[in-house]
Amino acid sequence: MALNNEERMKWFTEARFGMFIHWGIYAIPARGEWIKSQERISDEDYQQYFEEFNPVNYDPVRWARIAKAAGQRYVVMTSKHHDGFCLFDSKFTDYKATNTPAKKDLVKEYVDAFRNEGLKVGFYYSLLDWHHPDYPAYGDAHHPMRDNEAYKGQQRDLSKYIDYMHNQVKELLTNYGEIDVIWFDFSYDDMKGETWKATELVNMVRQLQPRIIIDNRLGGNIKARNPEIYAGDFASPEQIIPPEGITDEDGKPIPWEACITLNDHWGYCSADKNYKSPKQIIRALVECVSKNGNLLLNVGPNAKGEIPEESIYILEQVGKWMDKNSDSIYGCGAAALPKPEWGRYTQKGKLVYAHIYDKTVGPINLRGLGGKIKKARLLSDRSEIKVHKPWNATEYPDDAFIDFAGASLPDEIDTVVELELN
Ligand code: H79
Repeated sequence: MALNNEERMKWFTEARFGMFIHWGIYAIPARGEWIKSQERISDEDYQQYFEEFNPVNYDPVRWARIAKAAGQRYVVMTSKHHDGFCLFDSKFTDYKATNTPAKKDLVKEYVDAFRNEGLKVGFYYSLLDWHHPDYPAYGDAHHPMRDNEAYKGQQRDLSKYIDYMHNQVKELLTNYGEIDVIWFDFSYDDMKGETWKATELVNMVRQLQPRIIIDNRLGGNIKARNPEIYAGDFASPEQIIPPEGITDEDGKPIPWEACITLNDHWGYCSADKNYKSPKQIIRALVECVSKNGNLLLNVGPNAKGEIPEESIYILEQVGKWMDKNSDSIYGCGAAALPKPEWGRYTQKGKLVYAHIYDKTVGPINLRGLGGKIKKARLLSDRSEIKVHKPWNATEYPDDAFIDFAGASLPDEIDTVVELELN
C-alpha cells in the first residue's frame, strides 16, 4: 500500500486546524519547557520535578472534547521534549511517567481519548535529549551543561544515543496503533540529517506506519527538486505565518503548518498572561488557510494536568465561530485572487469564501469576481446577500459589490460570505 505524497497528505491539508500539546515535568517549575537549558539546571536539581510529577486532574477525554469543540481535527503531543522525560512507557529508559507518582503511560490514554473523539493523532518527539548520558553536553549549542567545565572531555558515545532514539521511535510507532503524524524537533549545527541516521529512521517510520506524515525538521531540504528521503512531508514554520505561503524551488505549493502558542510559551508558564485574543486566533487560522497552510495551536497543560482556563476560553470562542463558519476552513485553500482590502479569501472548488474584517467606505468590492458570481450567502445563517454591479460596470467589469446595512458587520471578528461561482 505505497502511498504517494499527495495521497498521504490529503487528510492533513483538508483538516487545516490542529492542537499542539506541550506537557512534561517542566509544568511544575512552570517557566516554560526550556528552563533546564536556560537556567543551566543539573540532572540532580531537575530530579525533584520527576519525583513530584502527579497530574491528579489528567483527563485527556476532556482535552479531546475541548479540541473537538474548537474545530480542531488533529492533535500532536510531546511524547518526549528536550529534557528527555518520556510521557510514555519506554523499555529503554527509567526516565518516564510510569516511574513518577503519575504511575501510568500518559501517552496511551492520550491516544485513546483523541481517537475516540475522531481526531487524527500525532507524536512530537525531541531529537535533542538533555538527560541521555550519550547526548553531547559540553560545547553543544543548547545543552544545560554546555559551558560547565566539569563536563569537558567527557566520553559520550553519540551512536548509543542514536540507537536509543531510533528504539524509542520504534516503540511509539508500534505500541499505540495507527499514528498519523510524527513531529521531530529539531536539527541544528552538525546535529542534522545522517547524524540522526535520518534515512534509516524514516525508512523505519514508513515501514511501521505507511500512512504517517512527517515534519521537516530532520535536517533535509523540503523545497529541493529532489529532496532527501528524510526531508519530510510538510514544512513547520514556528511562531510565524509565512507571508506568502511556502513553495518549492519550482514554485509549487508545499504543505505547511504554522505552530503557534496562545501566550508566549509552549510549556506551561504560570506568569505568562500574554494570551492572544480569540479574534487574533480566528484570523490567524483564516490567514493560514488563505495561504494553503494549517494552524497547529498550542496548549500547555499545568502540573495537575489541566489546560489553562485562558486557553480553554479562547478555544471555546474559536469553536463558536467554527460552528458557523468551518465550511470556509475545512478542505479550503488559497483563492486565485489577490488579497482584498477588507479581509481575505479562502476557496474550495467553485466556492469562494470572503472573510470580511472591515467595513469599507462604500460597498465591499469583490474585485476580480465581476460577472462570475452565481449566488452569495452569509455563511453563518445562509441568508441571501445581494451582489450588484457598479453603475459604471463597463469601465469596471471585474468589480462586484455587496453591502451590509448598519455601522458594524454581522460578525466583527470575521463575517464570512460564501460566493458560488458560475
Ligand atoms: O517545542 C517547541 C520549542 O520548545 C521548540 N520547538 C517548539 C515546537 C523550539 N523552540 N525554539 N527552538 C526549538 C529553537 C531554538 C531556539 C532558541 Fe532559545 C533560541 C534556543 C535558544 C535561543 C527559545 C529562546 C528557547 C530558549 C530561548
